[in-house]
Amino acid sequence: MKRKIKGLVMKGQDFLVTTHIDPDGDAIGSAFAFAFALQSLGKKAAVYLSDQVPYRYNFLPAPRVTHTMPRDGFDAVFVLDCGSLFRIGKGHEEVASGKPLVNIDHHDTNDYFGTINYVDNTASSTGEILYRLLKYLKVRIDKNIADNIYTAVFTDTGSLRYENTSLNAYKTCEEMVKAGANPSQIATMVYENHPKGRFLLLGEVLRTLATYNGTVAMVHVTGDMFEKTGTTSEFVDGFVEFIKEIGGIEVAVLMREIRKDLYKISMRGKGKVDVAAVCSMFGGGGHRNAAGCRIEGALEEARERLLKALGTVQ
Ligand SMILES: [Mn+2]
Repeated sequence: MKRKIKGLVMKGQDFLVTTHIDPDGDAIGSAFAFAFALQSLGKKAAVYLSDQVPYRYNFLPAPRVTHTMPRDGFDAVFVLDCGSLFRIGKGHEEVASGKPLVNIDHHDTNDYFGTINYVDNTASSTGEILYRLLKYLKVRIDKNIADNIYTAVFTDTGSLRYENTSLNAYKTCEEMVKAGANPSQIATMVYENHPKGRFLLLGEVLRTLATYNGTVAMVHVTGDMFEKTGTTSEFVDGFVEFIKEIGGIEVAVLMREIRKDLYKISMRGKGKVDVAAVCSMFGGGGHRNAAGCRIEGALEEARERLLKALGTVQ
């Protein structure tokens, strides 16, 4: 796979790099790092994002980012940290338009949508896979790349705490620190740089906390709560991990109202329950301990369906 990717990179001149909607640290960090890496090889590269860069990743060194899907003018598309092509968001139908499409990812539920698929579900993060690839491509890791890859691995492992925190995750971080990434500065920017509104929203959301059988914790967030606190969907990032901290809880669920009768579900596990399997019952996916899906229906109805799928209906 790496050899095929190398061939493509060497042959082409101009590349598009993209990732998933509601981008997290692994998505942004991997996409930015790869664009910088391509540039260091003398290529042109731009990053396409359907959404804005979340405020907490604004500190990252960024290549050229566009929010309008370029129609033409590039030789291949690299899709990073994305299990299915539709998750690119706006423009996913025409993204490749016959050009080589390279899928680089670590999701268990990846559906191999690329013409080249470099998928490793044993990797902690796409950032870790990318570091492996950049070494193979003999890219020199400068500070721009190091900050981005460090952030990718660090955030996708929950600050090197989750089950996916492997030796390779640590080794990747080590190499990034050697190349100039500053762990305390990155941790401060990602975790201690929130606007006050995030905590006003957290207060609203925690009021909805309910537990089931002592093993499932659920909260929800509505459009009204965002409005009341002057926040947007990116402010809920981390809330589901927060309620997972309750002792005895095996599955934490956040239900976010996208519009009336449509909920985005974020699910986190501690190892016993395969939450990707539960989310795939609703057309979603992810990893064993972190997954998501969408459910249509009123709040109560959506919650009942989730609890039934989790086997905890009382
Ligand atoms: Mn990831």
